[in-house]
This record gives sequence, structure tokens and C-alpha cells, in this order.
Amino acid sequence: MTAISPLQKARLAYKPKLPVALRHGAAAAKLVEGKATESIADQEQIKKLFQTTYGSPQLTFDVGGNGEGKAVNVGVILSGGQAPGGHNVIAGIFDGVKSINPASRVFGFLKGPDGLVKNEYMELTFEIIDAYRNTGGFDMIGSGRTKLETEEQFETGRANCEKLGINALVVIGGDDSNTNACLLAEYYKKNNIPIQVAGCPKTIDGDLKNEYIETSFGFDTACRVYSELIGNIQRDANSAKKYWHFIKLMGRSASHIALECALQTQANICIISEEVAEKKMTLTGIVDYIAGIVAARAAKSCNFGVALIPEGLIEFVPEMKVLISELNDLLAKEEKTFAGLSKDEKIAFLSSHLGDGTAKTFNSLPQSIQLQLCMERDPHGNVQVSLIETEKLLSEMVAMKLKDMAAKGEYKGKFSTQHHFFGYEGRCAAPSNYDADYCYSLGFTAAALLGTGKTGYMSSVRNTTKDSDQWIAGGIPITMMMNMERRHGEDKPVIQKALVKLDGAPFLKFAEMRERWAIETDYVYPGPIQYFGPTEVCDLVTKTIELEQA
Ligand code: FBP
Repeated sequence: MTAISPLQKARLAYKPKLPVALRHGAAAAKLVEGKATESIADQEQIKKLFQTTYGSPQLTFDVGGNGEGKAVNVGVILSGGQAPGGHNVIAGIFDGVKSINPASRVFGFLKGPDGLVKNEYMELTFEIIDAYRNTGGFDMIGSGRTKLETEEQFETGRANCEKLGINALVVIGGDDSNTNACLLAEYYKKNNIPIQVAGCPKTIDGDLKNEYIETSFGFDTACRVYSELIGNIQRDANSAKKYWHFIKLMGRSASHIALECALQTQANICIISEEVAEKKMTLTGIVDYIAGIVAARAAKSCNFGVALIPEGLIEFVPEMKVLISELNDLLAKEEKTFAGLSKDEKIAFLSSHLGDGTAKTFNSLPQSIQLQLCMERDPHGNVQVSLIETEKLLSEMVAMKLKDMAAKGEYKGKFSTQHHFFGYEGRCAAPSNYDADYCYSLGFTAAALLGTGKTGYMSSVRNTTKDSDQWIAGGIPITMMMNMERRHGEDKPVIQKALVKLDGAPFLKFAEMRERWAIETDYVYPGPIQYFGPTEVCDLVTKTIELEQA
């Protein structure tokens, strides 16, 4: 990095906050062991699969450690999509292990889990770390979506770690990557291989959280970036008064991002996928709901508005879910034949090979969406929902519905639309103070966990809505977050994904307000993230965590 912006320069000097127990170094913290733990469900099956790591106690750090320890040589892996704050996790690990013993070394495996398997790495030095403090992105070492899951990968990884003298790995990733980190921890422990494994909760989607992991890092910053943009669009909509903006927001599965942005901006409409699934709403039902609000606003001469659509919605609409699942099987079975077909042939092939009901749903969709639904799956087998233009699908269907309503005299107004997709805009933003602090603390805590010799833990920093003096650092056994789920036709142990809870405080608040926000123009314009200035604008927490912890 040769040229850097004035803001980045100023941010390099920012000193992230740490929990009290870690302020004098990772080894200055005293380890407090809690009771043995159980997995959240399917205890017998999980116990069988994780014979050596299952049941480990919860850990917390308190002041009063002896202040030093043996050198820890760590390999760091960034896994999956970028999330603001990743560099600070690495900086926290680096400073943490150096505080345990200055002879400790940190290696960054390049381009994600692949780096471990292919032995592509770089040793991280003070100079490198200092250049990336408080910056967004994962470009220091890069990330990737390769799954670490086979014994062969584990063994190659072991050999590569041995060559470098690495005795600990930290996997910075989402639910799938941390599940695999736990499999790796178990494999090494079971086979007496002296490599510890720790995880850190990363994903802008916000769906890796539970009682002990308050949030995944990056969620705060990404939501602030999107909310700023939504606020700007709302102000434009309210100024020009001529467009309905359909905004799709990232979040592959859960709707936490959409919900948080709705709470921050008070947009007119926000669809929550989890509610759609719970109420078994059809695509037509969603369209009717949106069209109803458009018509009600039009009756007040407000032919404008903002609708937030979560990226993962399509997979929560019951008939689409069935269609996608049939498509997954069909595409896996007919991969070769399918690859050789033209666009039109692909559509004809699918509609003739799908079951009657699903073929009907498939045929009712615009061609662009039909093709988007059969694009390649990601390495975890997920449909790449970021490539499906749900916002356009819905706005087109709403336009048709409004035409019908107008013909029946139920709607009088103008419906002109603009479409947006906010995702990549926020994933590499410079971390907010919350994420800068949280990430650095997560990394430092991971270093402290490794210093104690523990394995199979996820770094945890709690009480983050309070002053950092009250933050609690510790480790949560990853097995504790697991249950068995059906994946690719097999029962697999996985960290339970945290979807939006319909009885949770954030959704209830939204549900209480949404009718008013739909009809009134009651917008909030959050503005850009503030890094310098009074604490009430710089040290905010998300509405989600604020309501959850209230
Ligand atoms: P992670 O779960 O790996 O953090 O990624 C989340 C995400 O940003 C989703 O919101 C989005 O659907 C997906 O990544 C996009 O993936 P890609 O970067 O491969 O396009």
C-alpha cells in the first residue's frame, strides 16, 4: 500500500479497546473454567463424533495471570466472505501472542483454507500488521471458500504446520468454517497432534450468534454502510417523490441485515424471510402485501417509497424452497448434460424434468430469474442468492398486481421503480469503532485461549453493549453450539445457524412499528459511520444487539 487516504492514516493510530482482563497482555489474564458443557441438541450423536473435544468447560478470563508463557506460533486463516474488522482480529492475535512471549510468530495462510493445504503463507511482521490496523477488507492475506473437511486436507495441513513450527491455528469464519475448525480440532486432539485450533465468529450476515457469541463481527459496520445508503435514497425519494426503490440487502440466509437496516432507517417496507417461512407466505402473498402498501401510500399522494428485500428471501418462500431443492438434485444429477445446453434449452430441459407443481412455479418466473436459479452452487452447496435479482422479480410482479388493482378501481397512482443491491459495498468498509474494538478483542482473546493450551474453542467477547470495562472475554466450546442437520442427503454436525427470531426483541420492535413506517414517511437518515467525535455518534451499537441485550 503506497497511497493511503487521510482517514486511513488517522485510523491506523486508533487504539482499540480491550476487556479489562486482557489489558496487560494475554498471559496476564487468569483462566477461569466453568462447568462441563453439552451441545444445544443431539447430544449423543455430537458426543460420539467429537470424543475428545465434547463437553469441554466454558472459559472466561479474569485479571491475575502470571504474565508470560511459552511462545505460540499461530497460523491464521480467513474463511468465506469478507467482513469489516478481519484485519483487527489478526492484529489482536498478533499482539496477543507477542504479549505472551515475544518469540511467538504469526503466519497468515493465503487465500483462505487453501493456503493451509497448499502451504501458501506469509509470515506477519510488526510492519505488515501496523499497515493494516483498523482497515477494512481481507487483503492482508486474502480469503477463500474452500471447505476444510477431509482427513487428507487435515494431514496436509498438519505437515505444513510442522514445517513452519506452527502449533496453533485460528480459523476466522462463519458457521460452516467454524464447524470445520471444530472437526480439525477434534482430529488433531484425537490423534495427539500438537496443533490447537480456535475459531473467531465472522460474517456480515449476523447469523453466527447465540447466548455466548453476541454477534458476528462485520455485521455492525456493514449494516451502518447499508443504512447510510438507504437513508440517502430515502431522502432522494422524499425529495423527488417519484420513485419506489426496491433494495435487496445481503444476507444469504437470515434477514438480520434487512431487519437491522429497517430499524435504523424506518423504511416503508421490509420483508423478513423468517416470517415469510413461518406464515407460509407465497410469492403472490408477498406481492399483494407490497402492492397494498404502494396503493395506500398512493392514496395519500405518496407515489414513492423504499422496500427492503433480504437476499435470502427466495429460499424461504415455501414454493420456491421446494423448487430450489428439486433443482439442486436435478442439476447435481444432470450436471454434464445441463452444462452443454443453450439458455433456452436449459429452461426447456428443466421445465420438462421438474415435477408438475414445481414446473408450474418455475414456468411462472421471468426467464432471467429461471436462469439465475440454475447458476452454479457455492462449495458448501448453497444457491448463490446474491446473484438472484429478487428485487426486480418482486417489483415486476407488484407492477402487474397494481395494474389489476387499477383496472378494478382499487388503485390510482404512478409506480416507477429503481433497483439496488447493497452487499459488496459494505463488506470491506473500514470497521466502525464497535467492530474495530470487538475484532481486536476477539483476536486477543483467541491468543489468550491458545496461550492456555486449549483447543476447539471459539473466541468470545460479551457484554459489548456496555463500557469495555465490563466486557467479558473467554472461550466457548464449539461443540456446544452444534446440532445435527441434513446436508447433501447426510446427517452432519453443524453449528446451528441463528435466524431472525420472531419472538425476539428486534423483530417485535419492527412488527410494532411497521404499519406506521409503511404509510407515514417517517424516515431516519443515519448518515455515514463516524470514527472521530463524541461517543454518542462514534460508539454506537446495532439496534439488534441493543434490543437483544436490553
Ligand atoms: P460469509 O457467510 O462467508 O461471511 O459470507 C456472507 C456473504 O456476504 C453473503 O451475505 C452473500 O450471500 C455471500 O457472502 C456472497 O458470496 P460471494 O462473496 O462468494 O459472492
